[in-house]
Amino acid sequence: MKTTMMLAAVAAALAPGFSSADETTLKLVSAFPETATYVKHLTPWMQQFNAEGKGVLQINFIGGPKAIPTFEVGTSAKNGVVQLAMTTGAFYTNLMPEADALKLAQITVAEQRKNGAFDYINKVWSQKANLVYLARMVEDTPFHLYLNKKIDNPDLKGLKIRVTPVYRDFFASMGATLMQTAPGEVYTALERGVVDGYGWPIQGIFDLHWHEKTKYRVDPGFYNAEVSIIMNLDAHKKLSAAQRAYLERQALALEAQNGVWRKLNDEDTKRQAQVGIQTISFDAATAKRYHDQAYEIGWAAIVKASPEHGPQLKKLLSK
Ligand code: 173
Repeated sequence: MKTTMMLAAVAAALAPGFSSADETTLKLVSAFPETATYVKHLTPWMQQFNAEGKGVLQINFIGGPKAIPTFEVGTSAKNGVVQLAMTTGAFYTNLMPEADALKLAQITVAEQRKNGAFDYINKVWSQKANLVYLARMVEDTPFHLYLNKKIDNPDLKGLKIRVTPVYRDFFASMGATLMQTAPGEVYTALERGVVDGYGWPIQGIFDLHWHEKTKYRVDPGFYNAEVSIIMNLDAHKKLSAAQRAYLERQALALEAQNGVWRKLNDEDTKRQAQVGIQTISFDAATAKRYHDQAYEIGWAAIVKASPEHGPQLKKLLSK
């Protein structure tokens, strides 16, 4: 495969009339605030990308939601206002409901590349949203429900919870009142007491100081937080074979770093306890029901919204 791509690159470079591709610069926006660990994780990768990509391909990081609001990043990538975006499916369900299925993956992205899931995702992403799904850069990271009011059971009646599409149907099934916000608005919502809790992965609540306004974390976690790099399809098609090969190599290098999340998650779990965030746990049977219900409801929502691709995504992404 690699050899074929290299040969293709050489062939393209030697082809008559081929103007040896000039260096191309791709604009990248983050749907997460710039203080998020995801951005910190991506920064050294972008530096290396630019150092090794001189004369080939460069990334110009234009910033976070101040540049483009979180829930508009998908549209900007689709329309080519930016060529690259670091985001999560829940932030671009306006383009296609299938985007939110990536949180339900129970196999690694390396396995997704082997079993056809990655190709299938790319087929759907290109057809429905003019996007290339380039690399998944977060794995092994469950979501949790964080609360400021104590619960004894998975019953959220009377509680107002901040959500994104990730958590919407699951928290609604437990009776919660929902309020959708971008990550950048969670602190203010907590500070003003507008919400009694929020959904977020196990890692990252310190990045935006939410720990100052958080009393409890509900265990167990559920799903598999997905943060990925997506690309405008037209911009991808415009790249030379050599540029595409370079991009692919760097995408794989980014995924090769995914082992770091277990460590970061452990660190944040400990730190949450240190700052006094208490854990709410259920008995074993209730915990299992909570976890199973999350997946049942999650997949039911995807399959309902996309009878065409939901069942196949479920088959390819489940264990
Ligand atoms: O904003 C969110 O809670 C959300 O949907 C999400 C998705 C992936 C990683 C972190 C947050």
